[in-house]
Amino acid sequence: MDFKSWMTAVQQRTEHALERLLPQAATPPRRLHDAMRYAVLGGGKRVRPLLCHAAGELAGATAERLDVAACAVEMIHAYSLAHDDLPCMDDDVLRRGKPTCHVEYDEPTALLVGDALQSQAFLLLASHQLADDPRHQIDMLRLLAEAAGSRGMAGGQMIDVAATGRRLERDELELMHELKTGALIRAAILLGAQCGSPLAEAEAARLDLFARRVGLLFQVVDDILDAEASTATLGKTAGKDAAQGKPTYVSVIGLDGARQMAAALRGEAREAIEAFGPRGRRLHELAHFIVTRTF
Ligand code: GRG
Repeated sequence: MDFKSWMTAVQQRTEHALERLLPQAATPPRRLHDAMRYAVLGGGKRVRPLLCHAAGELAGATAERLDVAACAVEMIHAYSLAHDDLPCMDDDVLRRGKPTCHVEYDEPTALLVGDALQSQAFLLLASHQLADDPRHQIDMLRLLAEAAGSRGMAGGQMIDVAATGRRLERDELELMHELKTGALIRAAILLGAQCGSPLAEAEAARLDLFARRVGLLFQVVDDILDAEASTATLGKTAGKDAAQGKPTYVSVIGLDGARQMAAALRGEAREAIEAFGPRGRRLHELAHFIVTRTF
């Protein structure tokens, strides 16, 4: 199957799985469930689910297990976007081409949407069999908890909030992004692999290196797009980072520097999984997609 068809198939099955694994809108409290579904369904590139499936295929995981892991990660991601868009954070009105959650509903609802999506993600991981050995499944819960928490995404967001209007050194910027964006992307990839047969130690290390490089790569490209692309193309407000005085790769190393960095990270990511041969094909293709994406 060519990459485009594979990508569409995974995006479609992810959409169906999310529909099924989110609380139904008719279940009370209806307003909260409706808003959770609004925040998650019908939008987004589903990059994390794609990475999760690609890594899972490499480890021989079933698509059914991967759907659950991918949805758990996507729910954490959607929660982070709903909270990030709130007036006390980024204060944005447009996300995935539609009004942000607090604009469509209200601030308390958007806050609760994030809280409830985070719980729903862990509920999924705890209530479906994703690994043959239950101890591995506990490891998976721990991995997602670390990726979402204060030493992962929430910690990265804290650095981001505290850094607004201040100049960051390149290594501080790197840590911020490793945590804010990279940790969840890494979790998507490692959880996908953990749904399958255990990888040999050296293989797991290679995949982890790939995951870390791709996490950073995604952010560098995001910064380039924020500086270059239009709001209409992105489906979210463009040029926001500069307007808010946020440190980005473009502000710290310039547009050319950021482009060179993206090319280097992509090379390192590809090299990390070279030894997997054809098993790593989808991951290779996704790294290419992340670099060449326009939204
Ligand atoms: C509120 C705890 C908390 C964390 C927020 C993810 C995040 C942390 C903030 C979002 C702000 C931002 C622009 C981050 C940079 C990269 C990023 C995660 C972009 C959005 O992800 P995409 O492009 O979005 O995968 P879609 O809509 O395609 O799912």
